[in-house]
Amino acid sequence: TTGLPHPANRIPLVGDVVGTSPATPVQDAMRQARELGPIFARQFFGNDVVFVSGADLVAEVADEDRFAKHVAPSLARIRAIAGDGLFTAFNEEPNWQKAHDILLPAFSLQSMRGYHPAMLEVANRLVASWDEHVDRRPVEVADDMTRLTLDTIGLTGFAFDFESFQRPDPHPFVQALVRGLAHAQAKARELPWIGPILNKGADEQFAKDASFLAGVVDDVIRERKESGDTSTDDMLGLMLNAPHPVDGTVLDDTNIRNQVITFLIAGHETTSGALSFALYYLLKNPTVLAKAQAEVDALWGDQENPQPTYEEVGKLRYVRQVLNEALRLWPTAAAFSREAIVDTTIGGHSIKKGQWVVVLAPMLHRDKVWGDNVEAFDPGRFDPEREKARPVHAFKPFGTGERACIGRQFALHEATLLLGMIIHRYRLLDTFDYQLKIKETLTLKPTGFRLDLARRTERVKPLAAAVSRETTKAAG
Ligand code: FDE
Repeated sequence: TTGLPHPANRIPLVGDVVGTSPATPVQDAMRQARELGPIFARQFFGNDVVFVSGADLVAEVADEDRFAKHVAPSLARIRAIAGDGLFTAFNEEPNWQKAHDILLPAFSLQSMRGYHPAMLEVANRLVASWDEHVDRRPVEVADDMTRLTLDTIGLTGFAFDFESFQRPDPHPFVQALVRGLAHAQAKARELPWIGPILNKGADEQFAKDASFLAGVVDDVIRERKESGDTSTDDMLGLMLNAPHPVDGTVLDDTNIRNQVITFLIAGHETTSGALSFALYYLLKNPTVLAKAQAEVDALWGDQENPQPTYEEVGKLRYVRQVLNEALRLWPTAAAFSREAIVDTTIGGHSIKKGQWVVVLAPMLHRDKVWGDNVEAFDPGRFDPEREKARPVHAFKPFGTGERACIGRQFALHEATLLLGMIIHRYRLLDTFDYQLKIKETLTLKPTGFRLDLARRTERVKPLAAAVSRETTKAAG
């Protein structure tokens, strides 16, 4: 990696620490990419980390013959909570392939159809809660999106009800999870030698949190086993009762616990962030909002309480484009890592086998292949013909290759359903003139994002009706 651009002010032995903060790793790296270009290297105590964000360069690291997923230190730390679950498993761990094969059916279209009623039930919980706010007090968007996504993955995956909308504070499970994840991240940037001594108290809290999480999940698993229910309709059912399609073995109990925790983590933070960003951009882009509202009005018109069907969610094409465009500007899982599995090159720079590379998705999504006005929120970028005109590896909010996100369709169905229901029902009022501020944990989220709600009264009239009224008027 010698010869790659790197930040100025490199400190001997320590490396590139000037001008970056543990609170904003992604936004700092974005700033560095803007200064240093589509590929640069950063050093931390003798270790080199390469960052890539050019579309042509990302296409290279997406090549599965030369690169594979890398479990970077920040991800490896999460193994203390999620072990060899799908997200944190090393490529060579047999449990990755095994669990992947067993769980793939849990994310098929057929399964989405099965999850739809539970997703709708939770969406109705959010609507009931937001109705209480109408004309009265603002909603805290990110908090409520997290309530929604947690309840959704709990119910669809494990028939476990977190009942988040009945709680003023996050469920204790979530509090332990959030603390645990924050700790794992802090550990990844811990100073050698002195760090473990300084962080002793936090380490003890982490151990407590990890065993609390394991305990809750073990209870859920035990209850299911004791109930005698051997169906394979949800994720837990598949994990407990579906033998591997080829070798007939089942997942062991520790691995099942790791998968449940993994799905709870992966299934809620990322999706709630995506929903929050989408609402932020809808709030700030009235023309886009009007177009999206026209789409839902065409389906549900003046219905007081439409209950979208599975098929109708598939028809909300523009709403889905809105989500994609929000994920372009702020992919909530903002960085993923790849590791060279052979000696190779990226953009002509030689990369040794074993060297790892961080793909900085928010900057990839601002590459010139996206045009001149990359900061503009324009869901039209995801019109099918414009999509086709773009290089395939230009959009990576769900990672890449065989270790790409298994939950993609799940997240998109859940989020499209909810966005559709919200924009059909409410006017979004920017009373607080919210200025986007992004909080980084494991994922990205708008922080302090509140808005006021009013009920919509005027719906966009279906085209046919409007036309016939015009003709009647003209005739009369
Ligand atoms: C995965 C994922 C990824 C990749 C990472 C790496 O490479 O490292 C990404 C980028 C993602 N993912 C993203 C996302 C976004 C959103 C919204 C989501 N995601 C959602 C979801 C939901 C669910 C349930 C999920 N998700 C899940 C998941 C899993 C399990 C994984 C792992 C896979 C393998 O096998 O490896 C992921 N995800 Fe996601």
